[in-house]
Amino acid sequence: MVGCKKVLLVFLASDSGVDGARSLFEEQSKNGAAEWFNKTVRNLIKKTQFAVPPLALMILASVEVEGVEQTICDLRFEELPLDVAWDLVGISVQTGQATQAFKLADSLRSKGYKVALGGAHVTLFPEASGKHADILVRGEADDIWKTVLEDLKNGSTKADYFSEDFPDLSLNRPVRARLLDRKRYFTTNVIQTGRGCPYSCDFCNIHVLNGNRHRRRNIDDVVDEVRRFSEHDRRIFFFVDDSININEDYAQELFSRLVPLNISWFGQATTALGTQPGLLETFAQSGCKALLVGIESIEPASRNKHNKTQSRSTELAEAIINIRKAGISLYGSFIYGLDGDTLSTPAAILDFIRLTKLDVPGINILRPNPGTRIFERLREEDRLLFDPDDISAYRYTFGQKMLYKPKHISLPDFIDSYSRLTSKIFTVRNSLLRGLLAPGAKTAVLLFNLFYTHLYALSRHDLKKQVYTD
Ligand code: B12
Ligand code: SF4
Repeated sequence: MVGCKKVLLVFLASDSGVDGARSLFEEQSKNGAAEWFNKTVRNLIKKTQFAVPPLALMILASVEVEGVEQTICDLRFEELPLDVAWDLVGISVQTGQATQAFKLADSLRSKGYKVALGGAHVTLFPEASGKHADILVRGEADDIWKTVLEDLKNGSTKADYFSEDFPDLSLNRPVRARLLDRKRYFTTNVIQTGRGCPYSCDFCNIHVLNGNRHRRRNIDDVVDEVRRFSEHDRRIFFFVDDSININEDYAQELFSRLVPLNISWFGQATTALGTQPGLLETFAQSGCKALLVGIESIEPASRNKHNKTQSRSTELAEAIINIRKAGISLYGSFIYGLDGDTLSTPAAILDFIRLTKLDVPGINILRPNPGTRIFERLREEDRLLFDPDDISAYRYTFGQKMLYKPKHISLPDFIDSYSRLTSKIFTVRNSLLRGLLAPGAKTAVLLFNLFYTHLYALSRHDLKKQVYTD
């Protein structure tokens, strides 16, 4: 198209986690053998296609403005295509990748490209982000992005775009299905049905980014999206909603309507699902194979201290057992080291995992992300182990570096107890057993456990180095 404006939307690779972990220390000391091993595993992880497609960029690339052409570049798989004279390069910035994103933005701007930055980190820290951008897009950009593209076309872009109101999700904004190279991802079927959360756990900032009110899409639009997507890709669907069962009536209606479409899906839910028998049955009938649930802590003192109030720890085990009985595998995400935790917490976590037969346990170390209340509190209590202004410290290291001092446990004792706990949970034998016993998505459960056996070994290795080096 002659005179067409060309826009490139960039998603960055993360240093760790599902994009493949590397040791913080080998990286520094350039230990050849260890770096080779980690690189091999990283490539293997990529090949097993754990990578989740960038839904934010799929949404933005689906915004249509005549005379503007948008392309997605996922740096996890490809180089930046700098042979094209892009009129605008948009970069999605999360806190864990902010340093990397800003470096890329600076380098592109020095080459004469116009750069727009958006995403969670930009919304939380507009001032720091603004130094690296020609255009800053704060907040959910579903509607504002159209204005940016129109302004680009008319040569009248502004430095800052922001809307006081969250987008009305009940309006139909179809996401185009064929935007991604499907060979790269385990699925291209990523869908979000709603945004915002009525709870305010202090280690999370969803209520800051997306508001305290849960906004939902029109059920007809979601059903249509599932139908359209499945024509292009018959693999599993991933509903990225933070809690897919947060509004029971909505979820009940949506997933009842998905039953005839015969899909398989996984998502994220609260354990309350175990006490919602009707919805649980509908989830199973509509093809739900696995769910991630945020258990966070089984210590009542920790749940209270971090404002995790929406379910009581005594009900958790029963709920998990019910969900598994319905044929749905569970990824249970814990955080060890919260303010009510003591050295007896690991034994309680182990007992809980044995009792509930959790399919994939995730034993996280608290990441006090800036913009969360826990970050502010730890800063006030002088418990942060890094300069709070150094955003590179937040990078997602899969718990490879402690970023704060636990309240009741010394740092060496914490790292020791965390290491013992994770080496008991993540072994090749346990991975095989969990894969075998999983009620749904057996292969994914097996692969995740094997992957975690590697990742947690890396985490233990780095944490021990940290405690003896610092
Ligand atoms: C799916 C998901 C993942 C997946 C995959 C991520 C992926 N490839 O996209 C997995 C499981 C791998 C993951 C991992 C992690 N995640 Co995550 N994840 C999510 C989740 C649940 C959904 C993401 C999504 O698709 N949202 C839907 C889109 C539409 O929303 P959005 O990304 O915010 O995009 C909108 C705006 O931000 C903006 N926008 C975004 N990008 C851009 C770019 C431009 C140019 C513009 C103009 C606008 C713009 O417009 C979009 C449309 O409105 C979000 C929570 C959430 N509700 O968003 C957390 C979230 C993004 N994750 C978060 C975190 C902290 C992590 C981890 C660090 C967790 C951890 N401790 O291990 C890791 C880091 C991984 C990494 N790669 O860096 C935080 C990020 C907070 C922050 N300050 O950056 C979030 C917000 C959750 C939270 N509780 O706060 N995550
Ligand atoms: S952790 Fe989950 S329940 Fe708590 S505020 Fe965040 S999204 Fe809501």
